[in-house]
This record gives sequence, structure tokens and C-alpha cells, in this order.
Amino acid sequence: MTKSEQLFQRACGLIPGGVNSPVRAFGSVGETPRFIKKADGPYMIDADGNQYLDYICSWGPMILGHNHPLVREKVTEACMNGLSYGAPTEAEVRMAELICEIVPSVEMVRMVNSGTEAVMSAIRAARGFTGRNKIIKFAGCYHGHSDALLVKAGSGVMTAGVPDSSGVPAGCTQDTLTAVYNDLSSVEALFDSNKDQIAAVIVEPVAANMGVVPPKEGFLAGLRALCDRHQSLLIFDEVITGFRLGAGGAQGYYGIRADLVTYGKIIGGGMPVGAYGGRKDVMEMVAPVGAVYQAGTLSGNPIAMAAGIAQLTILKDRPEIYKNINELGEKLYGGMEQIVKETGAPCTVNHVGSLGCMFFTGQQVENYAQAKTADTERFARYFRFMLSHGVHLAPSQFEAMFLSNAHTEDHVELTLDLVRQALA
Ligand code: HOZ
Repeated sequence: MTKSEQLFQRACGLIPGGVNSPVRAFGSVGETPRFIKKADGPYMIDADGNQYLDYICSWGPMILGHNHPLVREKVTEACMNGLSYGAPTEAEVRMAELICEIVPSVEMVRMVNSGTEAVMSAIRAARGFTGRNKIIKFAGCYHGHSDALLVKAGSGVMTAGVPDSSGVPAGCTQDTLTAVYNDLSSVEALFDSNKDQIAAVIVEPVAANMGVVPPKEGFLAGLRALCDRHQSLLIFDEVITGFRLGAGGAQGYYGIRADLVTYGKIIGGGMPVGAYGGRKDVMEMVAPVGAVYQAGTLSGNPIAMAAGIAQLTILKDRPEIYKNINELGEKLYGGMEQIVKETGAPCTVNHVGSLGCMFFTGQQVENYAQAKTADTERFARYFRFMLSHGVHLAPSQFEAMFLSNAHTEDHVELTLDLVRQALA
């Protein structure tokens, strides 16, 4: 038995499913999760000493690669001054300045501890501001695990084939309306049948929790126009795209300004962090200025701020990082497309910048229904092949691949060789 297998066995009796987040379980790929001991650059090393080229990157935040020396140094420095105060710090002000400086639509920002918290708080602010209750989300988009958002959600919910979570009272989701990603007419129909009741439309500007599904030309601009027409707020959930597609996230990449934006782990450089921000008039609804209550003892935690400030400062000062990871993305995903063409394998590769995925379906994938046509058994075989050759993909057909600045052309070449063998 390997050490990972032993640890998994111990964990299963103590932690539900042996993991602290369902997407880490290898259930859908028929393997044992690798228990990670350490990570450096583009690599993760498991408890048995096996090294893997990592395409999870902690689900996005390790954009500079694991264990970046400057981030590590700043965290170590901050630890010397105590771990948490429950009182404000200069680092929180610096973090807010950085985000507002880099992202023009963010005039004010509130730090929280996760993307889930960021989204539930942004929705509360939108409801408080508009005085309306209903929200529109898209099938296959995942916005964390809060009650109101677990409706036709992507990520682990989709992998497990759970339609909606048990334990969520119907009352919590009665104001959540679901539209079809990339289909403006489905959004328009919901606005028409719920006149003056929609507080906000929340969208992953590039859907990355049903596999990667880019927005079709005009989709995001269409959402902006519909929200304006109906005096609803547009919320971009940039937990995955923020500071990844570019420093300005999807807003900068597609040139669309959202009213509110939510961020997650990437702004913590690997620490548990999230944030929501946007228009000042909306954010001033939040307590203690306004009547929308939201709070958190560990929000703006000094160690998390140290890591986040270090990472965001590097990303702001070195735009060549985005050029590099986007070019690597073009090589990797473009190469995969080429292999699919050559081998005639019924697969579809979707990608934007450093984000991408290969669906095991011959169909184009522009929405949840099409993503679900993927053959998850074939994905599982592909996943196992890649893992056995030292490449650690996310253990689900419906998750994204993430590149970091520590990945190189050689890593991409090695990966493409394996993809070629797997598809052949
Ligand atoms: N958005 C991440 C995966 N799609 C979340 C990771 C998790 O749920 O642990």
C-alpha cells in the first residue's frame, strides 16, 4: 500500500469522503487521491515522494508557481508579528489600494475569507441596493457552496451528478432563477417574466466550473445591456478569471465593466482569501456604513494580506507574466486541438489565455447541456494515464487546467507528448 493509500484509508474514517473539499476526491476517476507533502514551482510532491507536473495550481492562485520566494518571504516576515488581531491593519489598506488601482470598476472593496463568502456577500449587497430579491445565475456556473447558489451548479456538484444539494430549504433557492450560458434570449425571458424583481445577474465571465466555456462574442456585452435596461446589477464572479486572464481579469480582457466583482484565492497568493467590490454607491450599503450586514473575524488577516499583496504587486509590476502564461496557454491548448484533429479523437478543446480543458465529446461546448455530453469514463482513463506519467490534472472532466509562470515550454511539450499517446 502506498502512503497516499494509507492516508486515504485513515482519512475516510474521520473526514467525509476522506477529503476536506469534494473536488479533491478521485471518485469519478477511479483512483486514490495523492496526498501532497510539498510543492515547488510547477511541481507537487506526494507523501510517497512522487513528483507531478501540476495543472491544478491550487485551483488557480499559484499563478506564480508554488512556493514563490517573495511570497514566502513576506508571509514569514508577517508571521513574526502575530497571526491575527481582529483589528484593522495598514496591510488591509494597501490591499484595497492595490485592487482598486488595478481594477478600474472596483471603487471600494471588502475582504473576506473565500470566494463563497465573497459571492454571498455581493448578492446581499445587490439585494440591499436594489430592494429586489431575485437573482439570475447560469446553469453550470459555480459560485461557491452557499444555499442560494447551489442550483444547477458546476464544479464538484456537476462531477458528482448531484442536481441540487440536499439540506438546502426550497425557500433559500426560490429567488434563484437559472438561465442558459451563452444564450441571451434565456436571460431576456427571465427579465420579462420577473419585471422589476431581478436584483442582479451573476456570471462567471469565462465559465470554468463546467470545464472551460468561453463567452460567445456579445454575450457579456448583452448581459451588461440587459442589466442596464432593467436597473439590475451585473456581478462578475472572477474567482477564477480575476488576476488570471490579465491584471484586470475578465473585465479588462473583454472590456466589460461589472457593477460588482467577486474574487477568491488568487488574491491571497495561496492563503484563504476572498473579496467583493465595485461601485462605491453599492458598496456603501455594506455595514457599518449601510444596512447590509456582513462581517468576519479573520477577514483581512495580516498573514493572508502579506501573501496577497506580494503576489498582486508582482502581477501588477510584471505584465510580461501574463504574456508568458497566455502564450504557454496558446501552445498547450492549441497543441491539444492539433492532436485532436490528427487523431480524429471525439474531443473538443476550449480555452482562454492560461485556462483550458479538453472535453471528451465531439460536440462544441458552449453551455451546461453540451458540457454534460462529455464521456466521463473516457476522461477518467485519460486522467489515470496522465497521472501515471507524472502529470496531475484536476480529477474531473468539469474542471479547468491552470498554467503558472513556473511552467515552461518544455513542460508543455512533455504534456502534449502524453496527450498524443493517451488519445492514440
Ligand atoms: N472552484 C474550485 C473548483 N472548481 C473550488 C475548489 C473546491 O471546491 O475545493
